[in-house]
Amino acid sequence: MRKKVVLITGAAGEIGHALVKALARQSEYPLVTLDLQPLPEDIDGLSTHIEADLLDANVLDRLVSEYEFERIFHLAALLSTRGEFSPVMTHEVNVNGTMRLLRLAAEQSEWRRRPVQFIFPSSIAVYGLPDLETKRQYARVREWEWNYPRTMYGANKLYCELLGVYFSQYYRQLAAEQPVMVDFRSVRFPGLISAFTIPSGGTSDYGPEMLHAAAKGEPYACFVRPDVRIPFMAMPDAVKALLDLAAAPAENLSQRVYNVTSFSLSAEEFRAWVLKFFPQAEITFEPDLKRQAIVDSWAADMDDSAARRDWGWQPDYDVQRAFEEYLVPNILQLYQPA
Ligand code: AKB
Repeated sequence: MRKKVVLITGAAGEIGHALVKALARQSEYPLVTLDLQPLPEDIDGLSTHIEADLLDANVLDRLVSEYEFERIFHLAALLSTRGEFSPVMTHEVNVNGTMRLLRLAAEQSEWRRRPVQFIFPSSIAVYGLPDLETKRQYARVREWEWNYPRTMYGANKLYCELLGVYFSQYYRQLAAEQPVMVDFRSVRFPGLISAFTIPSGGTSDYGPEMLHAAAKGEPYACFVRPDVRIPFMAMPDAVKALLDLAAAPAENLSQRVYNVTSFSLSAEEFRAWVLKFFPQAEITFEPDLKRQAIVDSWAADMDDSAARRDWGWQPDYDVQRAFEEYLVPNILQLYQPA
């Protein structure tokens, strides 16, 4: 008899770290985590952790033989900056990894005659606005607008959204009598900011990097222009979005991919918020034209009205509350001398 569990891939990453903590408090089912890395100390022991590569077929065979997946949070991915240094490997991890898991979810859905729920974090990186004038005109993009990503990561996320829709509506549409489909649901995140972890490999990283450097008393040179604007979200809201979407009644969902966002800031405004709490911080601007061009192609804000309408999405943290109640108090504690 297979044991019913919730699977979290990429569990040692930034979102995984916060999600595992939250799920350990509230999940109906035990957690199984999968990552190439060991789990950080503070979440170690909250799950059965498998330190392995998602692309290793033996690993997935072992998972299938032992577990029945009620729900899968597929977080494992290589991000937008990292992806440009090794695009082929990034495609392998981001697309082939997702495809393998979707097939596994589809097989288990058929076998148990009940859909496996598949929760997939997508990203603002699926957008690609051609120039700053268009970015100004389409200030709050809707889900279907400007889906012309200019990074491997963005292209992978967009394609995997489509794969997810395919697996939840059309997979084996001509071959099987009454296929039971995967219940695929996805949120497109803006740049995320955690008080506990520093991102690596992304292009929205300048926001959280600025803040963590200030808290550590280190100088920081921001790699985009002061006027570059994108939306951000505090990590607890990212976890809330994943859990709320997972809990939403299927009949309320009019689409499978939803924008979610919280507050939009220019890099200069981000700096001003950091200086409000760390007035001594040394934050300068030294744009890296290539990374900046990627952020310029992302929308200044996202329209998340469909998520608000269909499943009651609302962030708990606006920018003020994010800094005052979540980021600053926790970061101060994190870097407090022992
Ligand atoms: C990245 O910068 O690649 C990510 C993202 C916006 O999805 N943080």
